[in-house]
Amino acid sequence: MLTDPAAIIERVSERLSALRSVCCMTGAGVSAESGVPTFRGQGGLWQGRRAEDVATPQAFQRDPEGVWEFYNYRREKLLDCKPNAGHTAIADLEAVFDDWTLITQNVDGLHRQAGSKNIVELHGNIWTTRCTACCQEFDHFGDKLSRRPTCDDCGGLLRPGVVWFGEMLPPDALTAAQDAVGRCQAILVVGTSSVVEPAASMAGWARAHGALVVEINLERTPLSEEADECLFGKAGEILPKLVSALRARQSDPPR
Ligand code: BJW
Ligand code: ZN
Repeated sequence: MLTDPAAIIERVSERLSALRSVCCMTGAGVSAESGVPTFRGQGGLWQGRRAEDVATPQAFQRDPEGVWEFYNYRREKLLDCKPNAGHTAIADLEAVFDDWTLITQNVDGLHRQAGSKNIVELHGNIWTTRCTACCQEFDHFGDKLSRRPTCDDCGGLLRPGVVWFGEMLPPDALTAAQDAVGRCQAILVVGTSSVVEPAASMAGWARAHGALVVEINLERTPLSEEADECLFGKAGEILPKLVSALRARQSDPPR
């Protein structure tokens, strides 16, 4: 079994180049190289903070201003962040495969900024809001919001357009993700700790019907054990190499 990263990239590109339907599941690690903090681990957002204090409907009910402070802080920081080489490579992969779906747990919108088109945002988007009274959704990209933003239509309290623990995922997004995972021949799982459900189970669903599972992460995760291939390192370094290897195979098909 090859363990040299360059050799693994070659082997993965060879296996992927024969396929037409491929999915990618991304997590916070993809945006880490853009300066967006991850959730868990060193320097993570949850460090010194209980997720239940900021990322649950109960926390919002208890202290909406405290929760908005957390989200407004993150929105402001995000304005300085740009897509990195990992985001760009993922956008490039869309042109490599006939049927490509990007499923992201990230709420930062950086995949779209990098040029990805077929994106499923499983956990919502931090730039959107939803009225807690009339349920209308609003796009507030780049806007500075108050500590208690309200709906222009009905005056109700707005909440961040993200999915908190204990909440259902947006039904359309969940269905689109399930469909893509159900028909894919391979899934690339990039920069996620693979602990938050239902996203964490999706690679397993793909594997159950025979899809190739490729994990790209700085370190081992609960998925590593069942992945067919693991590439350990930075997404922003590995993915561009994978794209180059795939392009080389496209322009130089085997005789
Ligand atoms: C790099 C790198 C580099 C770094 N290159 N790699 C079944 C069993 C048990 C519990 C449940 C279950 N089903 C549902 C639950 C409950 C819950 C859950 O999963 N809990 C677990 C923690 C146990 N799930 C839910 O509540 C979900 N809803 C749901 O299932 O509804 C139905 C239901 C409800 C209730 C009960 C049962 C069913 C909703 C989940 C919503 C998650 N929301 C958050 C916050 C979003 C808003 C915000 O941003 O504030 O989403 S939590 C947070 O975690 C965020 C992320 O999207 C998510 C995943 O994190 P991610 O992306 O994996 O980041 P990290 O930080 O964990 O990992 C980063 C990784 O990158 C690391 O591995 C690094 O090594 C790596 N890395 N730099 C490559 N450069
Ligand atoms: Zn309203």
